[in-house]
Amino acid sequence: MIFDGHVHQLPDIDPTETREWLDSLDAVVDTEGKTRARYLLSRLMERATASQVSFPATVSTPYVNTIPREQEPWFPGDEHIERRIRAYIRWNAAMMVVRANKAADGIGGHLSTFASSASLYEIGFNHFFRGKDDGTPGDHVYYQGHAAPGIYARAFLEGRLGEDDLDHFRREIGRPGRGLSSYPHPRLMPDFWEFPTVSMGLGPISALYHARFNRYLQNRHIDDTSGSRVWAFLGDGETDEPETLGAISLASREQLDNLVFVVNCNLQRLDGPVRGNGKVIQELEATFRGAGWNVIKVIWGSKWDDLLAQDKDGVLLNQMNTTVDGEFQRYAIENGGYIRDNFFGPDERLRKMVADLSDDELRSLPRGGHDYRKLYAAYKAATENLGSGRPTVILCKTVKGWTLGPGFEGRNSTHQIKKMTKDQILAMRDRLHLEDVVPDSLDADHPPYIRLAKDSVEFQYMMERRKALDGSIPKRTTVARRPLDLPGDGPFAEMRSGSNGQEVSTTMAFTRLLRGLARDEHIGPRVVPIIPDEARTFGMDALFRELNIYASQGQKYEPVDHDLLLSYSESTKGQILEEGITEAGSMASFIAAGTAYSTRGVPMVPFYTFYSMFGFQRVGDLIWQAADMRTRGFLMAATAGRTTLLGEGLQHQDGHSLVLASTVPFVQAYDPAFAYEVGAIVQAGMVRMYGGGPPELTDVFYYITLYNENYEMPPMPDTPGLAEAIVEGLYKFADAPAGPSIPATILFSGTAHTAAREAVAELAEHYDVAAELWSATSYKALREEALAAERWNRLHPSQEPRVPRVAQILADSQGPITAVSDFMKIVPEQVQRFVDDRTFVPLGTDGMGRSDTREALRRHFEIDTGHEVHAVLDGLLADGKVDESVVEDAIARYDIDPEAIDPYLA
Ligand SMILES: Cc1ncc(C[n+]2csc(CCOP(=O)(O)OP(=O)(O)O)c2C)c(N)n1
Ligand SMILES: [Mg+2]
Repeated sequence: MIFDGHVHQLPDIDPTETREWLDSLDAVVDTEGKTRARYLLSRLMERATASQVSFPATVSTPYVNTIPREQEPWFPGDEHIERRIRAYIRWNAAMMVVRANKAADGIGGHLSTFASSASLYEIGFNHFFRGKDDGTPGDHVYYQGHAAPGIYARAFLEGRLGEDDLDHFRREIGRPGRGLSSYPHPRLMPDFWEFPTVSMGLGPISALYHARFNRYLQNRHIDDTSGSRVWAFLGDGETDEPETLGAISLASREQLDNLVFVVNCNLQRLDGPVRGNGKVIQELEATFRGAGWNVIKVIWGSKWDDLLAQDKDGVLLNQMNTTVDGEFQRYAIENGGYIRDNFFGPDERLRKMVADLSDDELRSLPRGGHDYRKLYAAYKAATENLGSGRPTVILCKTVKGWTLGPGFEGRNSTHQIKKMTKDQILAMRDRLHLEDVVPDSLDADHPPYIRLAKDSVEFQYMMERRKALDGSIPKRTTVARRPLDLPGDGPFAEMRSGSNGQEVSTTMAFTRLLRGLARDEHIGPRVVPIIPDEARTFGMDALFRELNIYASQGQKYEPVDHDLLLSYSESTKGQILEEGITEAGSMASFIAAGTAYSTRGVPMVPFYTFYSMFGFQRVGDLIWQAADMRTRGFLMAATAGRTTLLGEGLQHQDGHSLVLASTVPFVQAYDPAFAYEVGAIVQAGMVRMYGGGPPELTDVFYYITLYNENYEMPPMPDTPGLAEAIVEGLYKFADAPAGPSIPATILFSGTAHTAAREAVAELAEHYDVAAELWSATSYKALREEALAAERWNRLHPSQEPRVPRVAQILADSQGPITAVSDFMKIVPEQVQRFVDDRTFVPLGTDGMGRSDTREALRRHFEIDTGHEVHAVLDGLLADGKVDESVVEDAIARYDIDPEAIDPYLA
């Protein structure tokens, strides 16, 4: 249906009838007003929908609850007991933060986020969230990071945490595995938290792709995920992050009715209102509805229902619709008189409506997000939405800091307040009606936690509810429900055999390996190739036909290239996650797949292959999150290198992702030169991550560069221990040529081996230098081992010092060391300090890239053969093995311009 002005292009088959309808509308507007006209139109649209007259849905609805009072379901719980439990949890959460900041000033923590969302969680805990104690994976719940105190407080009340645990909130050091982390961090609390959420936006996008990955597992018959719903709790301020909303259309496209977003619309973020001059709930409604979501607004508490029922002429609705969030925030902190004068006051009809209500009653007209029954109705509707194909978002209007008292509620500064005075503590106690359990005489520096006796009604109730829902959560487990066998050696043997004279790239070799693994009888189905619209760039399009692209709807069309061998083949059982142009989404898929060993007990092996420049630099925070979440898998950084990727220029040529990789613990970063190195690293990675072992070893992921330069892949020499040496990070690739007399050592990584090998020949021919060649596959690994040795030595001064492996390995080499790669000099410099008895000359691609040929780029960045010869001689000059004239000779021989501008500045 076309509207918005285009309707005139549609044929009018009965102009008289059209005229009558339009005249009727005009008459209503003239006599009854616009509100009535709007009402009638809404009713017509409702009727049209009921009669299957397709009409585009409007993107926004009036500022009222989506579920009217008369459609609210029966609330099956005991509201009184649940309110009591909620009050205890609210109390303990707040006291935990207060005590933490008393014990350690400035330690932080948040009071007001959870205070606004306590009911949002409690309704879930008591009635909806499924646990894992029945042996199923249960629901996957992403808690809002800043609400962590409330989640701890519930775990305490359930007896899962003790008082000493709460007193170690944000005091993790010295109690390994037992401190309470500031926010949800599986890395720090691996038995408790499952999903890191505190970097705004990453929780929602991860949850969304997680829901999609569950469907992928289901459609591919790998795991029955139908019993698991993904719940993601997020802040309204958080929705400004591109990651939060950027992928929501995927959820509706993929019909993820297993996904529920709950947005805590307290109208505030850290500094102030989210939309002071507008209405964030309306804005979000429009965005989500436009994207095809099922939107449930929970704006008003039950007491408003009576007022709305009296609103015959729509004045209240109009006032609700036109009041901006900045004003609503103000109403949250003002007294009843102010509300009467300003919200209800201007219109006589409105004022009359509340004439019977006292100021106190006016003040306590609650928002929907604090109304348990309204929330229950919304959550129930969301769960019953399964089968509709539409994901659900529940927009809950709350007050930031609710129940904390006047100093907190709705204040712009509330997000940051961490302390309470005794008066404030007592006021909160009274507000929560906890006078019977918390005495007046409390010590404000050490306010008591409320603990429940095991035989108390509340405890029994709470535990019974959790039992009915399969146990307490959050809980992270790693029990393999469907274990994974390691792959056979076949695919790796192929990597070891070399390319037999053919010139190929490491990317092509990897594609072969991936295909081999996907065909492997043991792990084949568990391999998850993930690609963000770059398969053709990497020559991986060959896999489309063979493995098929996952498409929940199958392929409803015959692809344009159907008659080609490499046609674009989509299927419900497709294995490849072709994500389109979203590195953030692809990373979220990588995380979902790489944590399935824990979230579902089904180990999966993701290989996310991407444009190396758009990895760490673009989605570094998601990579950090992956490390937090103990993700396992392989990040394959294709088109790596600042000169190997020719032509593409400054925005594409990656010469620094390995520097960024060095900043993330648990990332195993490699820069292999040959297919057999790629094979050895992946094979070892499979064993390490999926072969069993302690979590500190297994919970890692790999970052492996892949290049697009073709050359012959040598077969793997059968030197004993070579595979281990490749994994360790450095091995001797070739002895120095026999004949020349001056020894030198060249370390190369990746594609830099070509120039390094040529340099060896040139040095031998012209300068009597015998250079041996070493392949440095991982400076990060070498550095980390060396740092550990250095630390051990520092802490054990009386014991035999350990020698870093890199120093041990290079002890077998001779002469000055020149280290070259297609990355910045700082990459090999990672080990320089540990071989400081040797002259060390790093060569690399510092500076921004540019478009040109490989030859020109390598000359520009001073890593080509001539520069390498020159650098080796310079090292020998420093060692006193040659004199200046020799270096000058090389400058002249290789046409090096000493006055050329430094590529770092060019
Ligand atoms: C990426 C990122 N940027 C900034 C922050 C700092 N920060 C923490 S909470 C917060 C405000 C959150 O507001 P909202 O999402 O509305 O949550 P609320 O506490 O109001 O429920 C900010 C800016 C962060 N955690 N992550
Ligand atoms: Mg907020």
